[in-house]
Amino acid sequence: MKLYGNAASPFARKCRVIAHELGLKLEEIRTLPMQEPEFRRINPLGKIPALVLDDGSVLIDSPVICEYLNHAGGGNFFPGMNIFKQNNGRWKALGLAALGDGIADAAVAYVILGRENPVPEAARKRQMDTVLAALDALERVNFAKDPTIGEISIGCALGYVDFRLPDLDWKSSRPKLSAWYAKFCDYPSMKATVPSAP
Ligand SMILES: N[C@@H](CCC(=O)N[C@@H](CS)C(=O)NCC(=O)O)C(=O)O
Repeated sequence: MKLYGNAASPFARKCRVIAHELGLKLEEIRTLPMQEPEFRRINPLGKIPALVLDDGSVLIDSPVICEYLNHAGGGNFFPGMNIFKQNNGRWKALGLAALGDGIADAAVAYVILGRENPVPEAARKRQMDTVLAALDALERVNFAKDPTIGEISIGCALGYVDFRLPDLDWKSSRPKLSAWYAKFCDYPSMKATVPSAP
């Protein structure tokens, strides 16, 4: 399997964390989507990550790719349904995953808008407001002991915030979230995928 991504992308990192956890071998293809128009032949949306399976079929969008990798590796990061008990943790996991992806979306947009000239301040502020409101919401969350796709998505989003926005002091006013995140960063899969220049 080939994963098109790069070392800075929080979305590609989720896939790399799951592959690492499940011992799946990924051939990683470093991709800079904004500078590589030909990448649209693999993902017409022009976004990383994209996963190319051994039979040549392509999966796009990190939630889809993560669920595929979880399935392929026999993982338990996507809690299932149970006919006797409706909520087996699935909706909490998927809800948290959506929140994590939303933080990453807004943080990525904030960083990209900051490269424009002139910087569109109002649009950029809206992205930052999203990041901060979502971090406030996370301070009230009780995270699962055994990580799900929710915890992985949040961990990768926070990693991106720390990598690209090191001056944003989100930790001092959110002690519960920052303590959880510090522990989560100890997973070998998180250590092996710390973001770096793309
Ligand atoms: N919903 C997508 C978001 C992926 C995404 O936004 N990736 C960024 C890099 S971190 C990208 O490829 N941006 C290029 C572009 O938007 O043109 C996912 O979860 O895979």
